[in-house]
Amino acid sequence: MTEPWWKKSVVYQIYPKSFQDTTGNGVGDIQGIITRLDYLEKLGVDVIWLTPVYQSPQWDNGYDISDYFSIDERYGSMADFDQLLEETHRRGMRLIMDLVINHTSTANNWFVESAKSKDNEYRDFYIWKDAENGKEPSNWLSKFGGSAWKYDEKTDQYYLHLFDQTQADLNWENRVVRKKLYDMMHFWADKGIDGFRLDVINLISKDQQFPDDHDGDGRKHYTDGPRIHEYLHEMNQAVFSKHDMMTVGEMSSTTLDNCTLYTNPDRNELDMTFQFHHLKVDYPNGEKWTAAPFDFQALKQILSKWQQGMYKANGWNALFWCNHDQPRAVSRFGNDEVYRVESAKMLATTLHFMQGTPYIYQGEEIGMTNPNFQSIKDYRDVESLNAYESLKEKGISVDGILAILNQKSRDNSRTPMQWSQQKHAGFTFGTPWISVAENYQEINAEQALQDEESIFYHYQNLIKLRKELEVITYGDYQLLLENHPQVFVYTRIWKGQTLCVVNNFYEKDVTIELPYNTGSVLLSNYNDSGTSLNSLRLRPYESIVYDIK
Ligand code: TEU
Repeated sequence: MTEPWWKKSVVYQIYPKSFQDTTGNGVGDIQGIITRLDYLEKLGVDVIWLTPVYQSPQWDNGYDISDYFSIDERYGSMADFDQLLEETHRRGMRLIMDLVINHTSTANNWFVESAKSKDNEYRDFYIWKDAENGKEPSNWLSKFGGSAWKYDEKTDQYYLHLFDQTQADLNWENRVVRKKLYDMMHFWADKGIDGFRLDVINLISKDQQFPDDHDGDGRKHYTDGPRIHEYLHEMNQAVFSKHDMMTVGEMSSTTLDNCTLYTNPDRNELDMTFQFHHLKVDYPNGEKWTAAPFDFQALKQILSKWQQGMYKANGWNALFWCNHDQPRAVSRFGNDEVYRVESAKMLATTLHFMQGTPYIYQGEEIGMTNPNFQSIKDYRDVESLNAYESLKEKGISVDGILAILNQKSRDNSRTPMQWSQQKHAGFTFGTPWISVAENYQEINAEQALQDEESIFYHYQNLIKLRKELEVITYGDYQLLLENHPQVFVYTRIWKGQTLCVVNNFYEKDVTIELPYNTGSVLLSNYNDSGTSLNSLRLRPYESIVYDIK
């Protein structure tokens, strides 16, 4: 049986709003993406993941869709989209769309109708409930702060919104809703797109009792919910199975067991999943809004547990350090000052030699960093602005809150792509919707392309090796030096070939003992790494891949 193409693919995530502006309105657009396709082809990526470009009021930067069938004019027209798809395919790359079907914008016509009256034909497209004892129907909380229920005076009921109050949750129990969504998916699939990234797709099935949560925020009553596998299988049979496409589910607060079920090919649900447990190792007691160092041991254990768990269960991981909701990886897990280049390459190697499909978030390939904004006026993200207000109410100082946002805000990865030393980093000739990071003169794609030692060419190499070495796609994974406090070492073994991936995650030199004598250096972020593995000395953030003889 031929293996699916996405098992050797590398995906590049584009956040269009911050990628390339060609009109001067300060917002990236589709024509801008087209001008940068040669850059992506040079990097060697196989698939582009385009975050939402549908019509949207932009309260959540497009994850609040008001019309699934049209392109938001800020980004261009449907003709522009068709041209992007054609130009992408002409270069031998594929394109997947972001699908937000847990909720719609409250400006979506379905919701506008639904809110008109209790007996409107669209009423049951959303989740409307009466008050309980004069209060919200349950004590569930929105992931963006406050109650997950919004009162509507006109019909004297509440509607559910797990995210912003402008993002009303769809009622997936309603088979008419499901049918309309599948028809919409066919509309995009018939245009020739190559797959979907499904936004918070494991939240669509809710406990229909909507019970209070006496020891949490309600997520246990809708995460990996009662009918989720039934819905995903139905979606697969109705849409995915009818097209040669790749599907990746974003799984909020999920479990390894569920992800093995979501991605086991025999179950015909999804091809792969994003899980986020490795990106919560700097959330002490699960609290995101704190400034805290990351827990290195937890990082190693979680990544290894998922590597081994999915491998054994024939599942498939989406591998990623960053996306549009996360801080920049090199600022979070590496060193964005003296050892920025070495640590960015180390992080890339650590991830790209694992089993799964790697995702590169725009700018990661040139080591873009958090912008270190100095004022709340620089922030745009609804989640961050809500957090600012709630942290102020807790009495935390403005400086203290800014230090937290500098580390955790989603805006950290949403600053404009840094293309050149030109004004606004070549992103726009207008005023950018969000400020460019101040270090764009030193950190930009133009500089990277001229430097053969740049992070860009390290990523280019990693992408090439994934095509050449079967061991990267199929090799068994084993964590070594499990409890070492600063080194992450693992092996991949396949048909007699052993790769040993050695990563120093810190600035301190360290010497380690490995169960091997010698190996040829397949890849390193230093150009003079040794071949003897006895008492191997590692320099700051040194990362070496050995082909063991
Ligand atoms: O993200 C859902 C999600 O899990 C994150 O937003 C996370 O909940 C948040 O950062 C709190 O830590 C998806 C999209 O990627 C995100 O951009 C949207 O805001 C969200 O869903 C709602 O559509």
